[in-house]
Amino acid sequence: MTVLAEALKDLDEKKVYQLVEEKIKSGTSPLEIIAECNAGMVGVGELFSSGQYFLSQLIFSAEIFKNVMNMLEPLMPKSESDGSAGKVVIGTVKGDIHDIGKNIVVNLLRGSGFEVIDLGVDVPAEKFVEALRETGARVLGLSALLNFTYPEMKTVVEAVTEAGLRDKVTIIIGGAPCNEQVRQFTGADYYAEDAVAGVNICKKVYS
Ligand code: B12
Repeated sequence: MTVLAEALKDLDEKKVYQLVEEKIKSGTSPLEIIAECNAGMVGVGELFSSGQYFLSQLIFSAEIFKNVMNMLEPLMPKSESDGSAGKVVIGTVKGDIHDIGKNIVVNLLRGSGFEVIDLGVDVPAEKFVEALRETGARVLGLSALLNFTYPEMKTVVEAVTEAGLRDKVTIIIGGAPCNEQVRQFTGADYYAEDAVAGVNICKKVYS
């Protein structure tokens, strides 16, 4: 684990900001900084599941991460595009309120010229279907961080199929529990290991 990841895992707020500041000054890419922080968050999660951290510490880690994202905001890729790269509907599925990772995906997509319809968190299947119908988006991104909410992604895929939209929409899933097995279970087209992989899939769909 890097020093920055370690500092985030330890919830050493000041040290995290100081290290991020130094990395920004030395020209480290924001995506690299995010990846290091991500590793720190996984560490926080492990301490939580082993009972060494409580919910308050989980919340605090999210606060620190959000502040880091604010520091990185001016460095994130910007695009003058009017959304002409394509439309993407995205949201965190019903029962799940984790949105830090999803928000990174949203920022990167917008920075790459996509029009993003961000439905937020705890989104029921019918909302996704409604947004796909209204916007004609050809990509749907689903985020889930909990083992017990990833089956909800399958429910969304089924709802898209029932609405007769399945052959028009590419579905990408993302978030900590996602892997090839989960993709197969849900019936989604792709799973993305990180935000950059997700953006690349969207580019492929609209190319
Ligand atoms: C911060 C955090 C919280 C915060 C969330 C704040 C917020 N606004 O998001 C709070 C405190 C609210 C929270 C609550 C809970 N949490 Co929580 N949380 C975390 C933690 C520590 C970090 C998550 C995070 O933000 N990571 C950083 C981001 C950048 O990473 P990411 O989300 O994975 O996203 C990246 C990729 O996955 C990808 N990606 C993500 N989504 C998508 C979508 C698409 C379309 C694409 C293309 C890509 C993509 O792109 C991102 C950037 O590369 C994780 C630990 C972990 N291992 O992830 C636990 C964790 C997810 N939480 C956990 C638990 C248990 C809970 C609670 C149930 C705790 C409780 N008892 O109440 C609640 C559930 C609330 C709910 N109903 O959703 C467990 C889940 C266990 C499991 N496997 O089911 C974890 C794994 C911790 C653990 N090890 O025990 N949590």
